[in-house]
Amino acid sequence: MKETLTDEQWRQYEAQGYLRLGKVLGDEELAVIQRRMDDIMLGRAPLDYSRIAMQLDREPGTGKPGPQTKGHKGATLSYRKIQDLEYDPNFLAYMQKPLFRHICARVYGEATPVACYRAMFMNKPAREGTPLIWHQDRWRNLDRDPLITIWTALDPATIENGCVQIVPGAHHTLINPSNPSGFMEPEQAEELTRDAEIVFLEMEAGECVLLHNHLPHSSEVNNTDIPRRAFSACYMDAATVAANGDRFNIMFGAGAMQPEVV
Ligand SMILES: O=C(O)CCC(=O)C(=O)O
Repeated sequence: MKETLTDEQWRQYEAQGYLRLGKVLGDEELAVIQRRMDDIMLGRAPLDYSRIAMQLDREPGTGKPGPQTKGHKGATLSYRKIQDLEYDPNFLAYMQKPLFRHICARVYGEATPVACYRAMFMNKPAREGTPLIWHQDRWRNLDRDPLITIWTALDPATIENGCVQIVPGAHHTLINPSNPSGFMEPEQAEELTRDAEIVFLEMEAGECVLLHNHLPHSSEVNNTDIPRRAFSACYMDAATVAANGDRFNIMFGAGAMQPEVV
Protein backbone atom coordinates (compact mmCIF):
# COMPACT_ATOMS: atom_id res chain seq x y z
CA MET A 1 0.00 0.00 0.00
CA LYS A 2 1.42 3.36 -1.02
CA GLU A 3 1.70 5.87 1.79
CA THR A 4 1.53 9.05 -0.28
CA LEU A 5 -0.53 10.40 -3.16
CA THR A 6 0.95 11.69 -6.40
CA ASP A 7 0.60 15.26 -7.63
CA GLU A 8 -1.74 13.94 -10.32
CA GLN A 9 -3.97 12.36 -7.66
CA TRP A 10 -4.05 15.63 -5.74
CA ARG A 11 -5.01 17.47 -8.94
CA GLN A 12 -7.86 15.01 -9.46
CA TYR A 13 -9.01 15.44 -5.86
CA GLU A 14 -8.94 19.21 -6.08
CA ALA A 15 -10.91 19.23 -9.35
CA GLN A 16 -13.45 16.52 -8.48
CA GLY A 17 -13.74 16.79 -4.70
CA TYR A 18 -13.09 13.08 -4.26
CA LEU A 19 -10.40 10.52 -4.89
CA ARG A 20 -10.57 6.76 -4.82
CA LEU A 21 -7.72 5.52 -2.62
CA GLY A 22 -8.07 1.84 -3.50
CA LYS A 23 -7.88 -1.05 -1.09
CA VAL A 24 -6.34 0.44 2.02
CA LEU A 25 -7.47 -2.34 4.36
CA GLY A 26 -5.78 -5.68 3.66
CA ASP A 27 -7.89 -8.83 3.97
CA GLU A 28 -6.76 -9.70 7.49
CA GLU A 29 -7.09 -6.15 8.80
CA LEU A 30 -10.51 -5.94 7.19
CA ALA A 31 -11.64 -9.17 8.85
CA VAL A 32 -10.50 -7.83 12.26
CA ILE A 33 -12.34 -4.52 11.76
CA GLN A 34 -15.50 -6.24 10.48
CA ARG A 35 -15.53 -8.59 13.49
CA ARG A 36 -14.86 -5.74 15.85
CA MET A 37 -17.73 -3.72 14.42
CA ASP A 38 -20.17 -6.58 14.87
CA ASP A 39 -18.84 -7.18 18.40
CA ILE A 40 -19.46 -3.52 19.23
CA MET A 41 -23.04 -3.75 17.96
CA LEU A 42 -23.63 -7.01 19.79
CA GLY A 43 -22.36 -5.49 23.04
CA ARG A 44 -19.42 -7.85 23.45
CA ALA A 45 -16.46 -5.55 22.74
CA PRO A 46 -14.39 -4.67 25.83
CA LEU A 47 -15.21 -0.97 25.50
CA ASP A 48 -16.59 1.74 27.72
CA TYR A 49 -19.92 2.07 25.91
CA SER A 50 -20.77 5.22 27.86
CA ARG A 51 -18.27 7.04 25.58
CA ILE A 52 -19.80 5.73 22.33
CA ALA A 53 -22.86 7.31 20.63
CA MET A 54 -25.10 4.60 19.14
CA GLN A 55 -28.22 5.02 17.02
CA LEU A 56 -30.56 2.19 16.03
CA ASP A 57 -31.68 2.10 12.39
CA ARG A 58 -35.23 1.29 13.47
CA GLU A 59 -36.32 2.13 16.98
CA PRO A 60 -38.73 -0.52 18.28
CA GLY A 61 -42.21 0.95 18.32
CA THR A 62 -41.58 3.77 15.83
CA GLY A 63 -39.77 1.93 13.01
CA LYS A 64 -37.67 5.09 12.59
CA PRO A 65 -34.03 5.80 13.48
CA GLY A 66 -33.66 6.13 17.24
CA PRO A 67 -31.92 8.90 19.20
CA GLN A 68 -28.18 9.43 18.72
CA THR A 69 -27.16 9.11 22.33
CA LYS A 70 -24.29 7.53 24.24
CA GLY A 71 -24.49 3.92 25.28
CA HIS A 72 -25.42 0.50 23.95
CA LYS A 73 -29.02 0.12 22.80
CA GLY A 74 -29.26 -3.67 22.61
CA ALA A 75 -27.51 -6.60 20.93
CA THR A 76 -28.48 -6.22 17.26
CA LEU A 77 -26.77 -5.65 13.91
CA SER A 78 -29.43 -3.08 13.08
CA TYR A 79 -27.54 0.02 14.15
CA ARG A 80 -27.56 2.98 11.76
CA LYS A 81 -24.77 5.09 13.19
CA ILE A 82 -22.11 4.56 15.84
CA GLN A 83 -19.77 7.42 16.66
CA ASP A 84 -16.72 8.07 18.87
CA LEU A 85 -14.92 5.03 17.48
CA GLU A 86 -11.58 6.71 18.10
CA TYR A 87 -12.02 5.24 21.59
CA ASP A 88 -11.69 1.78 20.08
CA PRO A 89 -8.00 0.81 19.65
CA ASN A 90 -8.64 -1.03 16.37
CA PHE A 91 -10.37 1.92 14.75
CA LEU A 92 -7.91 4.43 16.19
CA ALA A 93 -4.95 2.48 14.81
CA TYR A 94 -6.68 2.38 11.43
CA MET A 95 -7.34 6.13 11.47
CA GLN A 96 -3.66 6.79 12.13
CA LYS A 97 -2.36 5.00 9.03
CA PRO A 98 0.59 6.76 7.34
CA LEU A 99 -1.46 7.38 4.17
CA PHE A 100 -4.09 9.24 6.19
CA ARG A 101 -1.37 11.19 8.00
CA HIS A 102 0.03 12.20 4.59
CA ILE A 103 -3.41 13.32 3.40
CA CYS A 104 -4.02 15.37 6.55
CA ALA A 105 -0.57 16.98 6.33
CA ARG A 106 -1.21 18.02 2.73
CA VAL A 107 -4.67 19.41 3.49
CA TYR A 108 -3.99 21.13 6.82
CA GLY A 109 -0.22 21.74 6.67
CA GLU A 110 2.76 19.63 7.76
CA ALA A 111 3.07 21.30 11.18
CA THR A 112 -0.65 21.46 11.99
CA PRO A 113 -1.96 19.00 14.58
CA VAL A 114 -5.05 17.21 13.28
CA ALA A 115 -8.07 16.11 15.30
CA CYS A 116 -10.98 13.86 14.57
CA TYR A 117 -14.39 15.51 14.33
CA ARG A 118 -16.06 12.16 14.08
CA ALA A 119 -15.09 8.51 13.73
CA MET A 120 -18.34 7.00 12.62
CA PHE A 121 -19.72 3.64 11.61
CA MET A 122 -22.45 4.20 9.04
CA ASN A 123 -24.57 1.18 8.35
CA LYS A 124 -27.37 0.16 6.04
CA PRO A 125 -28.44 -3.13 7.62
CA ALA A 126 -29.59 -5.86 5.22
CA ARG A 127 -33.05 -4.99 3.81
CA GLU A 128 -33.10 -1.86 5.99
CA GLY A 129 -31.25 1.40 6.05
CA THR A 130 -32.39 4.98 6.12
CA PRO A 131 -32.16 7.28 3.10
CA LEU A 132 -29.71 10.12 3.59
CA ILE A 133 -30.74 13.20 1.62
CA TRP A 134 -28.31 15.33 -0.39
CA HIS A 135 -26.03 17.34 1.83
CA GLN A 136 -22.59 18.82 2.29
CA ASP A 137 -20.81 17.94 5.54
CA ARG A 138 -20.80 21.05 7.71
CA TRP A 139 -21.43 21.59 11.40
CA ARG A 140 -22.37 25.09 12.43
CA ASN A 141 -21.40 24.47 16.05
CA LEU A 142 -17.73 24.60 14.98
CA ASP A 143 -15.65 27.75 14.51
CA ARG A 144 -14.41 26.45 11.11
CA ASP A 145 -15.35 23.74 8.66
CA PRO A 146 -13.58 20.38 8.80
CA LEU A 147 -12.38 19.77 5.24
CA ILE A 148 -12.02 16.03 4.68
CA THR A 149 -13.60 12.67 5.30
CA ILE A 150 -12.12 9.27 4.53
CA TRP A 151 -14.88 6.75 3.91
CA THR A 152 -14.03 3.04 4.02
CA ALA A 153 -16.30 0.26 2.76
CA LEU A 154 -16.46 -2.60 5.26
CA ASP A 155 -18.73 -4.60 2.90
CA PRO A 156 -19.09 -4.34 -0.85
CA ALA A 157 -20.94 -1.07 -1.45
CA THR A 158 -23.26 -1.27 -4.46
CA ILE A 159 -26.10 0.74 -5.95
CA GLU A 160 -28.49 -1.94 -4.67
CA ASN A 161 -27.30 -1.82 -1.06
CA GLY A 162 -27.15 1.97 -0.80
CA CYS A 163 -23.64 3.09 -1.75
CA VAL A 164 -22.78 6.78 -1.44
CA GLN A 165 -23.71 8.99 -4.42
CA ILE A 166 -21.86 12.19 -5.25
CA VAL A 167 -21.87 15.06 -7.73
CA PRO A 168 -18.21 15.36 -8.75
CA GLY A 169 -16.78 18.86 -8.86
CA ALA A 170 -19.64 20.45 -6.93
CA HIS A 171 -17.60 21.09 -3.77
CA HIS A 172 -16.61 24.67 -4.53
CA THR A 173 -19.93 26.27 -3.53
CA LEU A 174 -22.07 25.98 -0.41
CA ILE A 175 -25.56 25.09 -1.59
CA ASN A 176 -27.56 25.75 1.57
CA PRO A 177 -25.22 27.70 3.84
CA SER A 178 -27.99 28.57 6.30
CA ASN A 179 -28.68 24.92 7.17
CA PRO A 180 -26.72 24.05 10.32
CA SER A 181 -25.64 20.65 8.99
CA GLY A 182 -25.39 21.24 5.27
CA PHE A 183 -28.67 19.53 4.32
CA MET A 184 -30.31 20.76 1.12
CA GLU A 185 -33.90 21.74 0.52
CA PRO A 186 -35.67 19.38 -1.96
CA GLU A 187 -35.61 22.01 -4.69
CA GLN A 188 -31.88 22.63 -4.17
CA ALA A 189 -31.19 18.90 -4.46
CA GLU A 190 -33.38 18.72 -7.54
CA GLU A 191 -31.53 21.60 -9.18
CA LEU A 192 -28.13 20.12 -8.23
CA THR A 193 -28.87 16.69 -9.65
CA ARG A 194 -31.13 17.56 -12.62
CA ASP A 195 -28.38 17.70 -15.25
CA ALA A 196 -25.50 16.41 -13.15
CA GLU A 197 -23.51 13.28 -13.74
CA ILE A 198 -24.15 11.50 -10.44
CA VAL A 199 -21.38 9.05 -9.54
CA PHE A 200 -22.33 6.00 -7.47
CA LEU A 201 -19.32 5.11 -5.33
CA GLU A 202 -19.52 1.36 -5.71
CA MET A 203 -16.60 -0.13 -3.80
CA GLU A 204 -15.13 -3.41 -2.67
CA ALA A 205 -14.85 -4.15 1.03
CA GLY A 206 -11.61 -2.59 2.27
CA GLU A 207 -11.59 0.16 -0.37
CA CYS A 208 -11.50 3.83 0.62
CA VAL A 209 -12.47 7.14 -0.86
CA LEU A 210 -11.26 10.59 0.16
CA LEU A 211 -14.13 13.10 0.14
CA HIS A 212 -14.03 16.89 0.40
CA ASN A 213 -16.60 17.70 3.07
CA HIS A 214 -18.36 20.16 0.77
CA LEU A 215 -18.85 17.54 -1.94
CA PRO A 216 -22.62 16.96 -2.17
CA HIS A 217 -23.49 13.37 -1.27
CA SER A 218 -26.45 11.19 -0.39
CA SER A 219 -27.33 7.50 -0.06
CA GLU A 220 -30.39 5.27 -0.35
CA VAL A 221 -31.73 2.26 1.52
CA ASN A 222 -30.37 -1.27 1.30
CA ASN A 223 -32.45 -3.48 -0.98
CA THR A 224 -30.26 -6.57 -0.57
CA ASP A 225 -29.43 -9.25 1.98
CA ILE A 226 -25.87 -7.91 2.26
CA PRO A 227 -25.31 -5.24 4.92
CA ARG A 228 -23.60 -2.05 3.80
CA ARG A 229 -21.25 -1.35 6.69
CA ALA A 230 -18.84 1.58 6.36
CA PHE A 231 -16.46 3.61 8.48
CA SER A 232 -16.38 7.37 7.93
CA ALA A 233 -13.60 9.39 9.57
CA CYS A 234 -13.66 13.17 9.44
CA TYR A 235 -10.32 14.92 10.10
CA MET A 236 -9.95 18.60 10.95
CA ASP A 237 -7.50 21.21 12.21
CA ALA A 238 -7.01 20.44 15.91
CA ALA A 239 -7.40 24.15 16.69
CA THR A 240 -11.12 23.82 15.88
CA VAL A 241 -13.36 24.74 18.81
CA ALA A 242 -17.06 23.95 19.26
CA ALA A 243 -19.54 26.61 20.35
CA ASN A 244 -19.66 25.05 23.84
CA GLY A 245 -15.85 25.29 24.10
CA ASP A 246 -15.22 21.60 23.40
CA ARG A 247 -11.95 20.58 21.72
CA PHE A 248 -11.49 17.27 19.93
CA ASN A 249 -9.32 14.19 20.11
CA ILE A 250 -5.99 14.56 18.35
CA MET A 251 -5.04 12.04 15.68
CA PHE A 252 -1.75 13.47 14.41
CA GLY A 253 0.73 15.80 16.12
CA ALA A 254 1.51 16.64 19.76
CA GLY A 255 -0.92 14.97 22.17
CA ALA A 256 -2.19 12.43 19.63
CA MET A 257 -4.23 9.55 21.02
CA GLN A 258 -2.47 6.20 21.19
CA PRO A 259 -4.17 2.88 20.51
CA GLU A 260 -2.35 1.27 23.47
CA VAL A 261 -3.88 3.66 25.99
CA VAL A 262 -7.38 4.61 24.82
O1 LIG B 1 -22.42 6.30 4.49
C1 LIG B 1 -23.28 7.03 3.98
O2 LIG B 1 -24.28 6.57 3.42
C2 LIG B 1 -23.12 8.53 3.99
C3 LIG B 1 -22.14 8.93 5.02
C4 LIG B 1 -21.94 10.39 5.13
O3 LIG B 1 -22.79 11.21 4.85
C5 LIG B 1 -20.61 10.83 5.57
O4 LIG B 1 -19.76 10.00 5.82
O5 LIG B 1 -20.42 12.06 5.65
